[in-house]
Amino acid sequence: QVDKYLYHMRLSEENLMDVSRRFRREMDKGLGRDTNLTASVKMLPTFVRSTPDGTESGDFLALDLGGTNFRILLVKVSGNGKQNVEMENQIYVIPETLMRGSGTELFDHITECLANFMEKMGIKEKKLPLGFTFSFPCRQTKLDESFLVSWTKGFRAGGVEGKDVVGLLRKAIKKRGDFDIDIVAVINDTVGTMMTCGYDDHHCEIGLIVGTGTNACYMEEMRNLELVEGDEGRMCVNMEWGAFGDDGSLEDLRTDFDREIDAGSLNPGKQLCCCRLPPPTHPPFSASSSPPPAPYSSPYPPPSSFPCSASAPPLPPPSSGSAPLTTSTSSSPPPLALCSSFASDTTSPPPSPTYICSTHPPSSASSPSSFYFPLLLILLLLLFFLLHLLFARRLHKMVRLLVPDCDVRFLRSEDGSGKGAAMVTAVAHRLAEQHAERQRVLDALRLSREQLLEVKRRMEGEMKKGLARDTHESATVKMLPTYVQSTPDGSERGDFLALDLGGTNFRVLLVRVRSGKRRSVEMHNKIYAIPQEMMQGTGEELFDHIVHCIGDFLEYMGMKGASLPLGFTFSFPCHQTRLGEGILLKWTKGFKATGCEGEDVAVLLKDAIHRTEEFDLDVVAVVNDTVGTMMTCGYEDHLCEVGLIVGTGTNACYMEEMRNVELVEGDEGLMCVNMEWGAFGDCGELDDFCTEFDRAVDECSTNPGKQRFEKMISGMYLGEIVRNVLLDFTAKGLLFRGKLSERLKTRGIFETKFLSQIESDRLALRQVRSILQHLGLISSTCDDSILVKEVCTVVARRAAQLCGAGLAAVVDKIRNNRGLQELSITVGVDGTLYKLHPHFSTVLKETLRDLAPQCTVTLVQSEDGSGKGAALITAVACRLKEGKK
Ligand code: 0WK
Ligand code: BGC
Repeated sequence: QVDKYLYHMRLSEENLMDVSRRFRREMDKGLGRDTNLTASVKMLPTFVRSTPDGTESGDFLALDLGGTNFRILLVKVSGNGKQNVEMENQIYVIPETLMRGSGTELFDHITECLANFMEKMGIKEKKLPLGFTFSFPCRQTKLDESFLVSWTKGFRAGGVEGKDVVGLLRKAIKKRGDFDIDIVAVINDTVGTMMTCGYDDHHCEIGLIVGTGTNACYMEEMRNLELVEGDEGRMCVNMEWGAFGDDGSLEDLRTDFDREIDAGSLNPGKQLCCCRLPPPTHPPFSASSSPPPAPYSSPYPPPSSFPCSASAPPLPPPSSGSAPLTTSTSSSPPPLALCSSFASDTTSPPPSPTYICSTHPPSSASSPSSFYFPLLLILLLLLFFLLHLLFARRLHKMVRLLVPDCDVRFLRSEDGSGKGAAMVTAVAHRLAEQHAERQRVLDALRLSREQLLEVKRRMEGEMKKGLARDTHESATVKMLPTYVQSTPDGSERGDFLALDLGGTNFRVLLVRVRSGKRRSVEMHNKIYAIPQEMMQGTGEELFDHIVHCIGDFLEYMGMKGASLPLGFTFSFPCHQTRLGEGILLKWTKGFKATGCEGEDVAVLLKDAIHRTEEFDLDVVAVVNDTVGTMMTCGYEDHLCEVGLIVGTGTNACYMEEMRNVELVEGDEGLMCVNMEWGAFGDCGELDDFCTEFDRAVDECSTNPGKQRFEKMISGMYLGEIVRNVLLDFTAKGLLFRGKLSERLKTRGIFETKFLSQIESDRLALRQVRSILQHLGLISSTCDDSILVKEVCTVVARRAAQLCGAGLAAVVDKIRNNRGLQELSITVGVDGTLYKLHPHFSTVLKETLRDLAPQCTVTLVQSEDGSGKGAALITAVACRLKEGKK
């Protein structure tokens, strides 16, 4: 007879698997932006994204409303890794009349209890941060704003559903006016429980409540949470799984008993998944009860969760004493700690074992004689404990059975979710403080429009000084004449050799120029390495190496012994008195070869060629890479009158009116000026924009005090600026939990290419992680990755803006030169940073539009490099020389 009754409550493994599949579908619906509204399991974002890292400290208040007891807690957290938490708490009654009265009365009562508690604790004068555990389904928009969706568990207070419960609490406190607190967070009890256990076990990523009600939460990947913007990191999701089945998806498994309990509940048809167990206040099998906990190991509960207890009379929830299901060996993933807070936590006496004597909870109902009652109590407690144990065992067994490849550990919360609420508040407090400190540091790297306009103004000033004969010497932006005065007219033709030295790669090129109808430029090139020891050895060795590469290239091209005109792209500041000469003023970009500064590099090259006696070349032109780039792009676009390099180094050139180039005789026409803007700031013009990180990078560079503008923009230095910011943040405990890795202390380890990768695609975070692992920061967290990305973004953005301010000064100079209201002009651009960084060009264009609104600037990326430009300049020079004959 009994079996007939219980038969429908027994579920097979297939049933349970099927329930789990149905459940997983509901979870996916809940996570989906378009399907959330119709999903029964609402998967509510909680805005809890971080877990305690042991640096939290301070006193925090916590309210815990919605379980068997309303509790107010004062939680003292001591940081600095000591991880000590002291708690004082007081339980207050929420009379049923208030549970079902008006919301105002309910919140007034809550604040009354709070005032009473703070009085007792002697903290009424303090404005402490507070975490509010409000264990009902809420739609949250941020950590401290949460709108009640619907009451459950017998609560029905009017005027609360649809309202922000933090607003209601703040209002009630304001109304009293005798104390003030800072409500930092409102959380669900499952979240509080996960946090409580997460404080001791960082693998704890799921919270489970099986008490008056039941629910679970877990840390979900942001990319799966469509209701919240952002793809990076994780956020805790309050599943509100109590409503599973409210759409009828459990109809085939529900029994008449379930339907009877539901029919008698305060919210028939709602929270059906909870209807398996009678609440303490109801006779067995009456409505609105909470189901036994669903054991699970993955974020997706296994099917057995609901009726698994059906095989025996309703069982109490698991005890945290349960041993971990399987000990995790290093090969298996770390055990997933699943915290279950069962209504009973050790701090307060276990709730009366409601199941058995639910008709009359022993504590309050009758006053049994002094002999029998304690015996009955012990028997009840024993039974209660046994039921706990049985429930826990069945739960764990189910988890093992249904998801055998997950290693799940159950952690029973001893301190209730109040501690968790305080932890969330402490973490939010820490994050807020850390965020403020990080933003304070990063703000120094953020430039306002006014500051950028000031950079532009100062650049214009230095440009004028560089052009003028009297002030040229003292100018930092040298505005070097290049003797490139004309552009190709299409009649150029012939084979030309070109060298391209000074960027990431040393290139030797053969450029075949055809004129007339077949007007075209054909190129062959080969890349050669310039070893560090050559860059910093003797000039003779360096130029012998260059000539060796030329010889190898000519052989490779089958042109051994050929004698061709050569264009030499030499991307360093050179003083020129004619096209075929280049007196090196100073090395930059890590080059330091001796015996070169002050020398004519064309001569150094010829000397080296003569030393080989293998071939001879006519060094016709020495050009800067900016000039070569302008010429390369100018071959296709005649509006191209500016060249820009943002690579290892940075620089720009443009066609200046001869009348303004006071270092060169003549006023007619134009001449290309190599600005060498990298040195802008070398006389302190940028000191008020330089940060401690810029100064650190400069001091450790091969040319301290030099190339200051370049060191805030170009690829050789951006990675180092980021590394120094990360070192500073780590030293302040704002990153990597303050743990510094030896590798991160290594200069040059954070390559600038990482900035481009980190900002490259949607999967940036995983890429950040792998880069951080490469840097020896194995245990970096999601938050760390997000922060590293933010630092990269800020540093790269500043570089692009500074570059934009410089370029705005150039194009406005040309516009003013020509007395134009509007100027349309093209800029030829090259350089690895500009080409590879996903946002650099966009920010540069934005800044340019903003700071030089009367100029329409087209930025054309050079595909052929400046070697082609050098060859074209050589071709023009040869044509002009021919023409003179
Ligand atoms: C490619 C040009 C070369 C220039 C380089 C700059 O052909 O002349 O020096 O770009 O970019 P980097 O290689 O330094 O990133
Ligand atoms: C050099 C310039 C060059 C720029 C880009 C700077 O360090 O001084 O001559 O144009 O780098 O390569």
